[in-house]
Amino acid sequence: MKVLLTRRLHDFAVKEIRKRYQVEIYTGKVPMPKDLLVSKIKDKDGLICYPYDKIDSDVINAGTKLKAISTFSVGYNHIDVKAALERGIIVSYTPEVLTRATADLAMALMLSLFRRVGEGNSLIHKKEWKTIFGPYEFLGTDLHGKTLGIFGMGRIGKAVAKRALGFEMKLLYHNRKRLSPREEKSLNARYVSLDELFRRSDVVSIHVPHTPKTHHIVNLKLLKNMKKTSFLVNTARGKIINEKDLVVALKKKTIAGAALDVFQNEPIDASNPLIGLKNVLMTPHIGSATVETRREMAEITVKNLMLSLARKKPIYQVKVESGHLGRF
Ligand code: 8YV
Repeated sequence: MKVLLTRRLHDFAVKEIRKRYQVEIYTGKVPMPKDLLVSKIKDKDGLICYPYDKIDSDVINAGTKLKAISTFSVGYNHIDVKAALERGIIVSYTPEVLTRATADLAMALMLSLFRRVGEGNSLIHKKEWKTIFGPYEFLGTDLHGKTLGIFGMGRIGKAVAKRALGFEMKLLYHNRKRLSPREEKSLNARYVSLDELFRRSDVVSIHVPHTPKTHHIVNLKLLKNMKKTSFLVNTARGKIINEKDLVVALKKKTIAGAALDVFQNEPIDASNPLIGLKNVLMTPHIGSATVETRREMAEITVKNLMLSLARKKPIYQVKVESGHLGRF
């Protein structure tokens, strides 16, 4: 059988796939151009892809022999899952292994916003640190006692909640489904509406998948609801936020600031109005980017692919009932 990788994966993982299949790896500029993807998929049985590859119905239908799509990610909004399932193609992904790393980054961003780590860092690099700061200067705020609003209480949301409890924060959450009373109690988290979440939180952290329902759900109306002293953190998907609205809110100081690991378009281009705003802290989509996590993701991506091609159940299969189908 033949397998296509839309970019290189860890050597140990590629070696494993090569033992069983004929492997073709695209090594050009990422993402792989669509026409090339459509032509390369024609004779392939399996595909390993990444969030920047748009695996739409054109790609899926061109892959007449395709039996398995394994994505190196927890998100699968880039895959037309419905089209794949209609063709009997098994779609698999890599949840769980990246929960800790992503939750850690959300906390790192939150701490950095509250304690102005990014500002302090650039001040020194720009050689603008001229005086020793006095009692009222360069102050941040404590995390302790502040209210964290978690939007999306799935695996990553819960991991963030556990970490935030260590910082003695108060927790509110909003989710498609309310947690059981037992889980709410163990996380000490109160369920509220989305409006209330944005209205009452000192910081909102986003952990929902990108679906037609969550597309641009964070808009100016919600942002205007927030306290002027509140922050927004996004380590999920850029398109959950209406980025234009966020820029307005940041410029008008409707909110105090935002920390973003994900964007409407990635990489963001030089003309993106977020660049240069003092009250925004940005990282280049590194939620799962730790040595340990990426290795585990590679291991699972390969296992998922091999199990699917053997017509066995992969470790993590995308199911149609999960309701997280891509936006196509
Ligand atoms: C990417 C992610 O997989 O898992 C996801 O959904 O967005 C990331 O972990 C990673 O950037 C590699 O493409």
